[in-house]
Amino acid sequence: MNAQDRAALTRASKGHLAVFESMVPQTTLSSINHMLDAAYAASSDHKQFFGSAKDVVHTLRDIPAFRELEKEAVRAASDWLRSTMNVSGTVGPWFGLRVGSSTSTVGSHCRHFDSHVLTLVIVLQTAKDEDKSGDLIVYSKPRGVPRPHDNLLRKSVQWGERGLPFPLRAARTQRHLERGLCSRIRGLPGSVYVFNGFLMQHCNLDVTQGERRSLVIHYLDPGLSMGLSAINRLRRHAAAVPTDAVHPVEPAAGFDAT
Ligand SMILES: O=C(O)CCC(=O)C(=O)O
Ligand SMILES: [Fe+2]
Repeated sequence: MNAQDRAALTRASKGHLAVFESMVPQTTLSSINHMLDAAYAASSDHKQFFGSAKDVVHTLRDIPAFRELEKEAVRAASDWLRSTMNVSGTVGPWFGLRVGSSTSTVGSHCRHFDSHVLTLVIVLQTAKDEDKSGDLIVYSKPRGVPRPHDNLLRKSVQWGERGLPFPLRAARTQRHLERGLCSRIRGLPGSVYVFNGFLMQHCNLDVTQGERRSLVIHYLDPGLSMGLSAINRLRRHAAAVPTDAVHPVEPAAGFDAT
């Protein structure tokens, strides 16, 4: 990995966004999406689709450049975690497939901080409408490391906000965009977006036509959410939104999880 990419990952570990374009070759993307189309159509609960996340991760890890990016991103984030919070955290990873489509607005405009200090978003497919294509919205000013109590409070408030009517959530994003508090990141299929979602607030736009697909991989949980993320994950399942199928899996290639 060159010095510029390494510097981008160090910046990302401190709460900024790093973008790595065209990491997944077109042919690989097509075969992933082909497999996912069939898995999605297999049943109405799309169980097979969400269960395919692991296969997608394995396919991505067959790409040498992706494997290296993942390994270096974990290294940079672990360095940040050790030096800033003085903990090593639980490595993970946890991952899942996300779908943004016009059939549901529940997952859009849901501002949040992740429980983990490293997030990789790999866009697999973009929606048809360029304006409303489920793109990532990222907030420019990262927060400082919160005290555990404040972190829990903030998480609960943000979970409450998810329950607000869609027009209110969408209007808030629009206001924040106009004030320059956040920006919209055009999601390109095959690109990888790396950030410290524990420091950098983010959400996704809604989708008006077609379907956006992404694979999300989280690493390094510093343990500040005290089980709240697990409860929220269950809540999401209870609400029949199977978009948060997050499984602990094997570590990144060449990275020791213990
Ligand atoms: O799919 C995306 O673009 C981001 C999803 C996300 O923020 C998350 O799963 O925590
Ligand atoms: Fe997130």
